[in-house]
Formats: sequence, structure tokens, C-alpha cells
Amino acid sequence: MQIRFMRTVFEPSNALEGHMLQDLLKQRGISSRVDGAPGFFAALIGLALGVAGSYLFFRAPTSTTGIDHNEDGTIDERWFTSTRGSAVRTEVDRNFDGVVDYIYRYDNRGRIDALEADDDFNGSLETRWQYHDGSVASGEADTNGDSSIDIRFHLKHGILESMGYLVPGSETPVRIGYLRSARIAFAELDSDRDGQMDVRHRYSDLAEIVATEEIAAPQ
Ligand SMILES: [Ca+2]
Ligand SMILES: [Ca+2]
Ligand SMILES: [Ca+2]
Ligand SMILES: [Ca+2]
Repeated sequence: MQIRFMRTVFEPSNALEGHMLQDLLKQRGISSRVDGAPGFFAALIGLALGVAGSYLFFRAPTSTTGIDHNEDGTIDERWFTSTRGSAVRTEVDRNFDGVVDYIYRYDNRGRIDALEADDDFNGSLETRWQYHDGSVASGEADTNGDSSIDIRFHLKHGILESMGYLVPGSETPVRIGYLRSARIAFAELDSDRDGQMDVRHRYSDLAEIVATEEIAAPQ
């Protein structure tokens, strides 16, 4: 029972946190080792320190707090912080089904580094957004679950500029749509699948094709 209790009190979320804890324990004259299984490691520490002491110890350096957005008593957005107090990741359950479907990850300076999303809520995070200088710079999605990327997104200062649909299992786009202020402005297609874009559609503000032109093959 004691071990089970400790597992719920604290589990190092990664090896780095485990090693940081190990250093802290050494400073207190308690020897420990970082095991491959974080839960097992936490249980060992729990037995060494005793339940009450370790509860205070683990609560002090690491905080796990969040927001209950829909006020049903369950936290839907959790903030995970390192023992030094910097942000590590944020997990969000956007559709309130109890399964995390949105994970922000932060670099070692606390800046947002990436965002992983389960946009079809099937339990797998198929979309990944990469941040640069605080804004989303690019994204990729495996929408059909075959482990290869189907769509790539390019952004500038967080604004979507283009999205390319890839030939399955390759990095070759068959269609790239270019956007202006969230509207499709034009799209380039590789209609004969030879790896070269050959047709360009231009769109009205209502996303209707208003012009179609050929793209000359490169010399
Ligand atoms: Ca809730
Ligand atoms: Ca969810
Ligand atoms: Ca998914
Ligand atoms: Ca895929």
C-alpha cells in the first residue's frame, strides 16, 4: 500500500528529473539510484524517506497544477514544472473525455518548443507543430495513421502560409495550397505525379477557382 501511495504522489516524468532528485537526495545523505522505471524509482525513494517526509519533499520542488476548464471537478489542463521551477510541458484534454489530446513542450529555457495534437481524438497524437522564437513555424500531420507524414504546414510568425499534401510514404507534394489571411490564394498541383508541379489554380475570396494556368517545367 505504501508503494502504491508513493506512485500516486510522485513519478519523475523523465530521466532528467530522476537524476535531479537523486542529486537532492545525496545532499541529504540518502543514497539512491535512478532506475529505468520511474514508478519503481519513486517507490524506492518513498521507502527511504517515509511517506510523510517524502510527500513534503516531492511537493516542494515540483508542482503539478492546472485548470478545470469545464468546472466538472477534473483538471483538463495540467502544467508540469521541473524541480527548478521552469515549465516542462502542458497537457490538455480539450474534449473532456479524460484523454490528453494536446501537449505543449518547452525547451530548457522555458520557451515553447513544440505542440503535439490529437485532432481526431482517437488517442494518438498525429499532428506536431514546431515553434521558433515563440511562434509556430512549421507543422506536420500523419492523418491516416500509417506512420508517414501526409501534410506539411509552413508558417511565418505563426501565420499559416502554405500546406502541402504528400504522396504517401514520400516527401513529394502533389498539391501545395498557399494562403493569404486564412484564405486560399492559389494552389499548385502535380497532376501527372512526376514530381514537378504543373498546374496552378488561383482562387477568389470565396475560394472559387478564377484562373488556371500551366506551370512550365524547369529547364
Ligand atoms: Ca474538467
Ligand atoms: Ca481528450
Ligand atoms: Ca489522433
Ligand atoms: Ca500518414
